[in-house]
Amino acid sequence: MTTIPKGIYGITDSKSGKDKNIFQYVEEMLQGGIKVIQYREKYKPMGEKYQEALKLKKLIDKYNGIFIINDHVDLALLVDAQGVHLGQNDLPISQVRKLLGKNKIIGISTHSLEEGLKAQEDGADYIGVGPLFPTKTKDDVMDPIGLSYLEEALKKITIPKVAIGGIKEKHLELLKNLGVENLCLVSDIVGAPNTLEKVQNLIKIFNQ
Ligand code: TZP
Ligand code: MG
Repeated sequence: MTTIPKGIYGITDSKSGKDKNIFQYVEEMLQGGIKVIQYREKYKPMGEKYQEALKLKKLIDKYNGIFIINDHVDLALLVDAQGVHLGQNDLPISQVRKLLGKNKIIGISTHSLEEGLKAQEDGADYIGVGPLFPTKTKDDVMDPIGLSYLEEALKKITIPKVAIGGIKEKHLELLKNLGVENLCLVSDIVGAPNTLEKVQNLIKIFNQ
């Protein structure tokens, strides 16, 4: 089984990035110390996603990072990404595993302890836990679930649990104290004026 290292999990997002260049800000995320990058570009044509993902894979390889593709198992295979991130309404983990094999990473978003335990049983390598707080980054996002599922998941689920949704720098202390080891901030990182400084600062806070 392969899985993700502890720390901050990065996700691309053109909405938060505005006029930032995706290759530039992903490189700054990697330079700052982020080890996992998820390619999540909901509104680009598939051909463009393929070209961008191919280039990002080369860049992420240079930093020995882990590249995860949101939604598209075919794209993950074509660019030889390390894994895929699924939603609750995507293809079942068991079937995706048949396509990707045991050495690739399969992550899935979960919103309740029931979903989290099922994901673990189905063979997920990690779960997303959220949205913890209100967020505008995800268009079809559900209401925040708060912290109780996260706290239960930290006790009862053994695979890595990536806290996500509305997380800002100010929440790091609280999440760290709860025992969170993996967390994802999208707009706080991709929307920051200086990505590199932002990531360095977040990692410093999270590690101290
Ligand atoms: N899945 C659940 S919430 C979310 C995703 C992709 C968006 C998180 O973005 P932000 O900007 O950190 O709230
Ligand atoms: Mg999805």
